[in-house]
Amino acid sequence: RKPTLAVVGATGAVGTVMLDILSTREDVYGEIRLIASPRSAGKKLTVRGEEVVVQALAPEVFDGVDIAMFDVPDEVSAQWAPIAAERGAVAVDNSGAFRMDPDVPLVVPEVNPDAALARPKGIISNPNCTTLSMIVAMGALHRRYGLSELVVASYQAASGAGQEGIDTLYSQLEKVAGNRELGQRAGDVRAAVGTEGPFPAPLALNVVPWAGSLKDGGWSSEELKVRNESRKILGLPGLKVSATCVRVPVVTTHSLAVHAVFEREVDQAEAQAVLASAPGVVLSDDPAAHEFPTPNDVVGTDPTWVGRVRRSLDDPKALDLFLCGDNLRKGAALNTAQIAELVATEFTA
Ligand code: 11C
Repeated sequence: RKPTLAVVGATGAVGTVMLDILSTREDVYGEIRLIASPRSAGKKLTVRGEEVVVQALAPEVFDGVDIAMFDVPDEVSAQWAPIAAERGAVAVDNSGAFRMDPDVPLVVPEVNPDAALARPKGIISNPNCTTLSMIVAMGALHRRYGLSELVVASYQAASGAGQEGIDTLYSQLEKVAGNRELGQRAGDVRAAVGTEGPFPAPLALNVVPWAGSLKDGGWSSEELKVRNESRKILGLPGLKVSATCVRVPVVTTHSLAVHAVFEREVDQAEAQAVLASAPGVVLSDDPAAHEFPTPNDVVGTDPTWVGRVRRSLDDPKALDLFLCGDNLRKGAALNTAQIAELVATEFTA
């Protein structure tokens, strides 16, 4: 039989992309219920070409649900994913609430699909969008060369901070547009755009070396997520990972510059071939022809795009590369949808 699906957080930035994904991928579901906060209840949204009325989050909405996707803040997932699981649904959670719980698998279908089978709490976690924007490509290289260390710098889009992030960037861009005086004196952009929004410094005409909350030693929560989640997904608890997470004035699509060290010697052409043939990865790597991934060319697409693949000049076991992935699609909604499809096969098999 076709499983019943609930989408919790259907009206948010990720939820909106999820409805598009559910409307365009192979339809494996019976009923689809759309759930959101009481504020959004009663709204009509279109999924699979049909209007569906959004229901308010309540325990009863999970009755009869087989798979419940959560695209909501951590505290909402922490409270409600266990309620959905208690009522019989498999919860696929896109928040950070359960990712490092040893009884909750953290799944990327191209890398560790079998992990989804062992879910003692009835919950499966979806990784952070920054981890997801590189992990499919890194998983393919790990299978070939054995990964031992990652040094990562991210270039993260505003939509990683949700609809508020998108709105803030557009509003700041409107405030600076056309003013050719800005960007030449310290603090002038800050004075022009004000302090509203989720970013701790202006994002227009700027880059901001911060995402998430402050943790011990000056690390950001986002940087620790990249480290901890990469280790768990790849099954490498001792993997060395250093990340510096930076927000850039891009609406959607995270980019990462990665220095990856392996156990075995690497070869540039072979690594490019590994990436070109990896499911979910597109190689775009011809700098002479100005071919490399950029967020603006990648946004709205499903794969991880990789370019600038180079063997390190100083370490024959290391590669340097640049990756882009749509943080709302593979970074969030698409990976959640892929996990849910894996679970759905258990109902239809
Ligand atoms: C950002 N990656 O770009 C974050 C947003 O753990 O799911 C997602 C936070 C998370 O701000």
